[in-house]
Amino acid sequence: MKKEASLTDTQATRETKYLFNKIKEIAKQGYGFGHQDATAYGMGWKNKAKEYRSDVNDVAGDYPAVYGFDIGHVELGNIQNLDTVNFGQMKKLIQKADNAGGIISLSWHAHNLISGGSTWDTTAFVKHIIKGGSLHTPYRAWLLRVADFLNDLKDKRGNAIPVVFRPYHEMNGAWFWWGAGNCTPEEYKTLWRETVDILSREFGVHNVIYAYSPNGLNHPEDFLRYYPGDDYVDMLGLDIYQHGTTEEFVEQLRRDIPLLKKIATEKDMPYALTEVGLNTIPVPDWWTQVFDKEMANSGIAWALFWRNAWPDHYFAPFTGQGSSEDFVRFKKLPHVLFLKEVKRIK
Ligand code: BMA
Repeated sequence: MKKEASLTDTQATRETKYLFNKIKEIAKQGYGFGHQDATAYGMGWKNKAKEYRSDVNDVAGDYPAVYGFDIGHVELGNIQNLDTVNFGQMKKLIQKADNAGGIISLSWHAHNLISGGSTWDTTAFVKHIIKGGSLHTPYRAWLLRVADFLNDLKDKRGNAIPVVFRPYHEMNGAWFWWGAGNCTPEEYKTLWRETVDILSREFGVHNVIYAYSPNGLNHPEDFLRYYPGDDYVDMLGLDIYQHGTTEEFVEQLRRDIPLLKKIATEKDMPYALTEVGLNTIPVPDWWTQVFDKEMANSGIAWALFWRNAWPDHYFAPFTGQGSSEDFVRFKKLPHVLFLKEVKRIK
């Protein structure tokens, strides 16, 4: 079991410990609204130097509490991520969100080096990059680039900005190269532990809270099948999208969230819906009548909605979108926390 504010990284900075406590405190007061790439772009706009914007702020008058960004392609030394967000700009948006009292959650849709394919290329790769594998040395070069990115996140006073990092997510699904069937659970655990050790002990990264986040479960045992151990994880999560009917989604939440809560409570760790959403939100009152009804007393620290990418791929409302009015009602619920509310939580 985790001791109070003791993190995976025993050298974690003061700000990182503070963030960890703040996350626990948020969960006591409600849950934060999070949005992937919230300030990088939205429906029909892209961030420009002088324009700070977010679709949900346009709709409801406040910014998200939690800011998801993805560092996929940083490992390649590219200047922009897989979704064309420039890394320099991402750092600035992270600084801005942190300075305003928001929380940063980073995912990593890393490339598949062995095939030259994308994160969705499932050619066996994990066994080659763990210690003893023929690609362990190039993997370390990747991690150095990840470490450089994390170490370069600095606030106004020059302190490292603490972030939640959830590498190798949705590992119980088969769609990523680190996913089920594409490596063994033991290989996965080894990759996780080595990654954390190299980042923290060798590459001087001390501003990270490590989150383990499987995809919605088919079997309860799936949650811990790939779990690298309490010494390597600080918080838990699940990624659960509504792909089918509302009834199916509700059923899945009612199955999975109590299990997440039980495991997290036993481990004394905070937990979140690390990704969630209903693509294009065609149900006008989905926010208050579906989502919040299930989440209000769930104990999650936040729910991170996925990105507003294209007219047929978005998970948060924008001006004029059909669920906007209900989203405004959702935002006003006392336990649904946006930026101004989490800013006050110490
Ligand atoms: C997926 C989609 C992709 C994107 C990836 C990483 O869910 O949004 O378009 O590249 O996430 O952000």
